Amino acid sequence: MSLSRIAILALLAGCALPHAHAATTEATEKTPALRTPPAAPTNGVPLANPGFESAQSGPRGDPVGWFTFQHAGPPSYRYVVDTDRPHGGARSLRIENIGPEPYGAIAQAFDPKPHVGKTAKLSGWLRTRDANDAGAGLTLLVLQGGATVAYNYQFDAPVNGTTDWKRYTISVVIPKGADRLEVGAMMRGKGALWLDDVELELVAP
Ligand SMILES: [Ca+2]
Repeated sequence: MSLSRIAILALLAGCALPHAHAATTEATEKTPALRTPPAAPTNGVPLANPGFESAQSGPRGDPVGWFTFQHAGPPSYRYVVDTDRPHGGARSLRIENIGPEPYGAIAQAFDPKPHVGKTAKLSGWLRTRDANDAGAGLTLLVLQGGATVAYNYQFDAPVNGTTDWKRYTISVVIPKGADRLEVGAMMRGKGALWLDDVELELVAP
């Protein structure tokens, strides 16, 4: 593992979650109430615009249904609805590093309260270009009162280098007291990530 990669992982471990929280708190204030997934034992949860096929933008210029955020500092990631080689349909989402900050991400948020104890299982198709630092991955973040209580950022198997479309799946158990679930993907360091055809399931134990 290179020194720069260690430094980025250390930054993510120490700083990423509070900053991510600050950014998403801001997003919460500007977006409608959290959607509540139906309380069936095991089921897929409909995501908004899961394949980035909408040509419209949301209130902050993000893809409809999603919010974007990055590590504090100068704008370092660009979020583009891209028609070049989507996985499905006519478009995918590209997160592209353009500056010094260590991560840029996209997510959408749900109310997990009826689903405590279940496993949130997130799948999505990713491809990358020159993701040579800490790489890219899907993200699951669970909050309680704004504090992180569980997460899976695909740190155990990040997508590195230049890769073609592949489906990835990560999961996290929703702990008691959780009041916000964020699902999405993150580009860490230099390079570009494409995301398409995202699926979320809440699986009973
Ligand atoms: Ca698509």
